[in-house]
Amino acid sequence: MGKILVTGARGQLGSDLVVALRQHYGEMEVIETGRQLPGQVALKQGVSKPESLCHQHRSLLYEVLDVTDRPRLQELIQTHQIDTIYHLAGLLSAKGEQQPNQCWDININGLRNVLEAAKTYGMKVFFPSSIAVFGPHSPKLDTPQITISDPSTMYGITKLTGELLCHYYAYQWGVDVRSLRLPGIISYNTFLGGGTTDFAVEMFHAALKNETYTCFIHPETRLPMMYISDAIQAILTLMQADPAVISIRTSYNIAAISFSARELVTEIQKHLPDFVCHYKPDFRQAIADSWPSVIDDSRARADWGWRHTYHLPAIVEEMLAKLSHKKVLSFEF
Ligand code: VAH
Repeated sequence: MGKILVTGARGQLGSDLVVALRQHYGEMEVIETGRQLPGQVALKQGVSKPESLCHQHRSLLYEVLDVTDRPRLQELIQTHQIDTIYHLAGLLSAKGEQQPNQCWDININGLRNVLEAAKTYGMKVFFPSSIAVFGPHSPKLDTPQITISDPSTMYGITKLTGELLCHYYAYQWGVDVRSLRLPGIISYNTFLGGGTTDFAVEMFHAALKNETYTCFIHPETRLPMMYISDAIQAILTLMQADPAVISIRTSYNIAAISFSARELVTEIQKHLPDFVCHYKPDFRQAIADSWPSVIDDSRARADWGWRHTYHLPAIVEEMLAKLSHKKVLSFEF
């Protein structure tokens, strides 16, 4: 059994996925990678005590990698005997609209490097797609697995293109690449990364600091969302499934709950009655408006037994409890 390499390992998904992978496969079996050393990221974002960079253990398990650097990726695969890549590195929707060329370069060329390596070295790959592959003409409610996908953001275009690349490498070259169209993810462990759904995390930080929050999305815009624990469980279940049950090699629709900013505020106020939220939609409203409200994920549930666990009350309860005991800075992207 080879080792696992995670790109974008310090992002919102990666930070929790690495912990789960190490618990499942072993502490020394998972190599984290990122464009900067962890301490450099921490210092840049004002965290007072960056992790120790001198710790021998950490230096064995963390490597600097820009996913657009194909030779560097190949070097790490050979050095660490990698047989599985969880490829999380990429720009999210809001940042991608502000830096569209960088978004295309990292999201597409990074994925192509990973898929080429998977073909060369016979590796298994996880690719996170997104509901952002859907667009203004996609059905808003119960969005089917196969339907019109006309994304209106560079991020969505890179995710749709990425799905087609995954399908091509799977059927043309036999690469075992698997993918999920993730909704907005709610988590407490890391910094935010320039997503349109970041409001659903920022709100908790503001509420716990007794600050009034100004939400950049309209109060009634309902979006598909998922708690980090469900997302991690979905990724692990998909990757451990028998290849014979995987009938979708673009990317599986996957869903948990859908809610509006106003519904989230109301649920938070059950715990923090004084919490106040104002609404001032910005450029991210147009992104949110192009996305579906409710996703049909019946194929994932039928093929490999996907089931979500967390509904909104449990998410709010757990987020407030976890964040009350942890200081995580969000940062301007
Ligand atoms: C974003 N969190 O907001 C991501 C996700 C569906 C949203 O793709 O860009």
